Amino acid sequence: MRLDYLTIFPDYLAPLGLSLPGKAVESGLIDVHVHDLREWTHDRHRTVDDTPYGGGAGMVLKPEPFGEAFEALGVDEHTTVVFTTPSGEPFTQRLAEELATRQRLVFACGRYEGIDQRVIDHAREVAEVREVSLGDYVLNGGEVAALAITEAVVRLLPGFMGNAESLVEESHTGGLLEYPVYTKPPVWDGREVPMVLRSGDHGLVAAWRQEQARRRTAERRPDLLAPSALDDGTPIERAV
Ligand code: 6GU
Repeated sequence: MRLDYLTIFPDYLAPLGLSLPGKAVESGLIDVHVHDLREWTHDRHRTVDDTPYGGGAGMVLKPEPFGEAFEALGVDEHTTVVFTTPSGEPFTQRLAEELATRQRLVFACGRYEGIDQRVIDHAREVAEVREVSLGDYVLNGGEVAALAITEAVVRLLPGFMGNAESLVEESHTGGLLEYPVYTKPPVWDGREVPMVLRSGDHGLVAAWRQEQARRRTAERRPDLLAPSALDDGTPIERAV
C-alpha cells in the first residue's frame, strides 16, 4: 500500500517512522511519503491559507497547492483521498477494514477552519474521497487523526507481522468492549486475580470473559449493544 500525507506540519508526522508503521515500511508492506503542502506554493511567503469568503474567524487552506499536489502525486481513480476533518464521518474499525483494501491512500490534513470546499469537490471527480473524523471533539489539525487512521489500517494489512492470530482474537469479542485482563503475580497490593482465571476450566473462563465484556459494554458504551443484544437471548414473551 502506498501512503501519502499532505500537511503544512510535516514534522507532526515523524511518528510514522516509529514502531508499527516503521516496521511495515522496513518490510516493504507500505511505502510512506510525507509532503509539505508549501512545496506547491509559488509566492515568497509560501502562502497556504487565506481569509474566508463571507467573513468569520480563522483562515481557510487555499485550493491551488492541493490542486497541484494531487496532480504531482498522480491522484487518480485508484486512489482514496482521506480528508481529516471534525465534520467527517466517524472513523470506525469498519472503515479501517475498508481502507485496508485500497492500493493507495492520500491523506489531506486539514488545519485552521478547513480546506476550500472546491478541493474536496475536485478530488471527488478524480478519486474516491472519504472525509473522516476521529470523534466528537476538536483537534487543531488533522495530522494526529491521520496518524491514528494509519495505525488502525496498517495493522490490518495481510502480511503485517503476527496479525493473523491477534485479528482473530479481536473478533471473539463480537462487537463488545474487551474484558479485563490479568497477569502474574496472583496477588498484588492485596488484590487477587479472579479465581476463575486460575481454575484451568476453559469453558468457565470463556463464560466469565463474555459476561465481563457485556457488563463493561452496557456500562460504558450502551450504544454498542443492539436492541437484540440487550436481553440474554430469552424470547421476549418469556422475559418477565
Ligand atoms: Cl479528523 N480533525 C480535527 N481537526 N479535529 C478532529 C478530528 C479531525 N477528529 C476529531 N477531531
